This record gives sequence, C-alpha cells and structure tokens, in this order.
Amino acid sequence: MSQSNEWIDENHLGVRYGLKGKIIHHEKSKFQDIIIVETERYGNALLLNNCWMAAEKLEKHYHECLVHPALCGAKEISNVLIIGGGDGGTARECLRYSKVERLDIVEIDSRVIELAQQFLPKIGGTAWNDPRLNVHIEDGVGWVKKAQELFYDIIIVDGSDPDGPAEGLFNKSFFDRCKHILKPGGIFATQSESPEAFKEIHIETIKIMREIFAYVDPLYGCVPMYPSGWWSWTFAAMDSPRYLTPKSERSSNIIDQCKIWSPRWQQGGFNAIPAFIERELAS
Ligand code: SPD
Repeated sequence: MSQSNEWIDENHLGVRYGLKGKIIHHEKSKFQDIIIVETERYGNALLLNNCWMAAEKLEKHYHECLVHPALCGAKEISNVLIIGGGDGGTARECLRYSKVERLDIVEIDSRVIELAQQFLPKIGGTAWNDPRLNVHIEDGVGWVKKAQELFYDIIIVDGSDPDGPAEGLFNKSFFDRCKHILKPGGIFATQSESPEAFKEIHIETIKIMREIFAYVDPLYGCVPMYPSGWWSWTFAAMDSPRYLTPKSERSSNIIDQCKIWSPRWQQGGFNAIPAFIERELAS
C-alpha cells in the first residue's frame, strides 16, 4: 500500500490501484495488517495486508457473483458454510434465501469482523443478527478437516489473496476435504483471483479444482477496485454443472434487489472465459 496526496493505492506487479480517501483506522491483528479508509467515491473500504477487500458502495460487484450461482443452482441449500467472509457481505447475500436454515461462517481473524461491524456495517447488514448465522473464529482449513462428511449443501470460500492467512484455501488437500463434506447435489464456490493480475494463481486454482471435482467452471466479472478490475469466481460440483442453471423459483425472489447478478448476467459471465485462459486450461 502507498499513500500520497490523499490517494491510497494497492501496488501489484508495478501497477497502482488507488482510491482517493483518508485512513481512519490502522492496526496489526494477530494475523494481518488491517486498514480502513474513508474513500471519496465508494464509502468506507477495507484493506488486508495492503490489498483492497471491500468497499461499502462497491461490494455487490463481488458478493452477488460469488453467492448466487451457487445458491440458485444447488439441489438443496439448507446448510451453508462460508470460509472467510469476515466483512459479512457473503453471509448477507446467502441469508436472503429463506430455504437457508443454518449458515456457519468460519473467519480466522475476529478483528476483521469487529472492524467491519464498526466501520462498514452496511455490508453485513442484518446478517449479523440473523439467528441462522453461527460465527466461528477459527482457521477454515482446520474447520473442514473436522467437519462431518456430507454435511453442507454449499461451501463458499471468500478469502483474501493466497499469500497471507488465506494461503491454505487454494490447495488440493483443502479442495479434497471440501468435496467430502459437501452433500450430493451440493456446490463449492471460491473467489479465484484475476485472470490478468493473478493469472498463474487463477489458472492453477482451476486446474487443481479439476483434479478434485467432476465439474468446475470459472465465471468472469468486474470488481473495479481490485487489481486489473477483472475478477473471477469458480464453481464446482460432483453430479452435474448445476451452478450453470439458476432455479427460477429461487432467482425470482433474489433478482430485484441485485445490482449486478441476474440469470442473464451469469450466463454471459460463464461464457466470458478469455481465449488465453481457455487455451492454457486445455494444455
Ligand atoms: N485481491 C482481493 C481479493 C479479495 C477477495 N475477497 C474479498 C473479501 C470480500 N468479502
């Protein structure tokens, strides 16, 4: 992160991704460096280890795309697990479905949740008080190791980039364990970085997931404050690519309040795989 003339920048591979604003909170938690910025355009924003995570007025570009292909596509959605997601945006989108009975959120850093509740309360909104939500301050890797087999209908990984506390959420043994705790008809979803700014991690993540799950497809969209602005989420299932086809009885209740996601947007996003990524995945 660099700071000059009220500009706060994430620096990545010689490119700056900046927002105009001022730092209103800065601390080092047990796990990472945490900064809250009051930005001119997007409201309060969160940086973890100097990387942009979420901003009050831009978070829907990310959270809707991570959640709705999974929640609209799975056979059942009673039991949902979120690994990471400490700002509450992923939980908020999941809890819009009345069929979700239990939502476990497993976040390693309690300070992320506390600071999100204090400085970015609109992102989690009413999710934090929803009786279906169970917050566990634990390591997600340990959680999936001890979770009961065939327990979750949905597993969503909403972590940061894989060079901090989220490192263990991108490897084969983690994905394999997730497969085992997923029910038949279930869907696994993860943020899978930028095909431009994090090309190698993006390709590697999809390739490893394809060694574990029977069906795996990346979805492409835009999160303007992240490196390159071009982002991806990858979905996986065992019985069919059911994340490709939203169930209309679920999507019809969700769509009116979505800013980005719709069944039509989703269809385009799955088809928008860039040619260079498609070639490299085939090699
Ligand atoms: N480089 C940014 C990656 C961020 C992915 N997770 C964001 C958390 C939002 N809930």
